[in-house]
Amino acid sequence: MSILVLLVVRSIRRLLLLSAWLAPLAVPVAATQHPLPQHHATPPAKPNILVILTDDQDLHMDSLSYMPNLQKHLIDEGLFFRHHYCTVALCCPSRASIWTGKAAHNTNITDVNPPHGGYPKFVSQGFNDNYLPLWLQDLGYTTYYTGKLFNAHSVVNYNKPFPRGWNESDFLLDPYTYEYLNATFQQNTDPPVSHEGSYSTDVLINKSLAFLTAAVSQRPDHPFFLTIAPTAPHSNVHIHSALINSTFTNKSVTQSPPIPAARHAHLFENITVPRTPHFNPSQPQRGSASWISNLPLQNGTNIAFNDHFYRSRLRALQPVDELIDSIIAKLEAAGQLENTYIIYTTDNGYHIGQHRLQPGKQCAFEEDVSVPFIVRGPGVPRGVSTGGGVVTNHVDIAPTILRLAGWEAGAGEERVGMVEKFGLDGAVMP
Ligand SMILES: [Ca+2]
Repeated sequence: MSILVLLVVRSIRRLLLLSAWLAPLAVPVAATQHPLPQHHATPPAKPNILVILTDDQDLHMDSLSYMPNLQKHLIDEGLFFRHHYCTVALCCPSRASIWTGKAAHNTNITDVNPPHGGYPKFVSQGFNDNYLPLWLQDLGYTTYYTGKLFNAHSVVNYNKPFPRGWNESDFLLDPYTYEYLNATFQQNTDPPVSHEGSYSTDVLINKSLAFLTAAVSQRPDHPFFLTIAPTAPHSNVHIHSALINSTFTNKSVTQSPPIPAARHAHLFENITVPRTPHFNPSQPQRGSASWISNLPLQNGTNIAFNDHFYRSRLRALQPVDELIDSIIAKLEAAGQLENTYIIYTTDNGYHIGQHRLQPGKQCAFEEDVSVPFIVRGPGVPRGVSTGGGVVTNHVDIAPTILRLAGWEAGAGEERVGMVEKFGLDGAVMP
């Protein structure tokens, strides 16, 4: 299908489905043309928006199948976008696209570290003064963030400047972001705190649930926007501290499979990477680029290690799955579950053995660019998956959240619209 046809199909699908999903938010045209004074009227309560953003989670190796709470609370109770794509299959460019609504060629953030990427590049491009959390604050939202914001957001530059747009924040900082047993967090404007010896994802969960408690306590006056961004299931990475400010190379880091929490270390002993047709093919795919077609067939030792790597990822995701259950319980107890959109996604996909590749990302293969995206909340169909006619992208997330948050054109802005006002490359998801 050509891009043009795809876009036309996508637009038609949007028109058809938009009214269904966003029906509770729609404003009748007649009511806006001749407004009457309604000083005593209570405006409709805005919904809360909660985003869970994992790191490097695959869609095509069935990681979601090993998350029963995600299945029960999000997939069975929400809408599963089966054809959702990241802009670039790499952490920082992808996250920049999520929070700005712009594709990488318009953020010019194309790498994970300076000079072409990382938190310093996000700041120097001006986005710290112009991105989603600031827009949401303008719409009356109290905003919270826990976990990894951007690569190269570090113990050195965390306050140069502080990330804007968050009423409360508790960031994972480099060079410890990916050390499951040696994380450093940095709350609001406080100095960084080392949590060496504690399990990083559990520390993050406690911080996330504390923010959620604070957030729901502010209802009904203030809706909240909360993002929880765990490291899982990213590999465990030791960044050599002496190299943090130097030019990034493979020698700067030591990578190993993610480390599970002790309570999950025994799980999935007999589980292996799904042996799909692309897994370690006996013949390279016809027409492959030379660097792919020249990859050697993986031997048994290699495959066994990669299966271990895969199991380690599934184990590392278990605290995230537990977190989903805790979030649902807390929202329900606060009477906010039916007034909260919960979005579950990741920055980029992942491959292990497909096309003979070693564990990694950064490719344009479906395994790397097609990622999980699930949403539940007011007006969202329950237990529904989209078909092939609905193709969405990370640059669609910001406009979709703006719409859910009730953004409307102000006086004189009607001709401009949301896309032009915020410089968005995406559109509201159907
Ligand atoms: Ca990532």
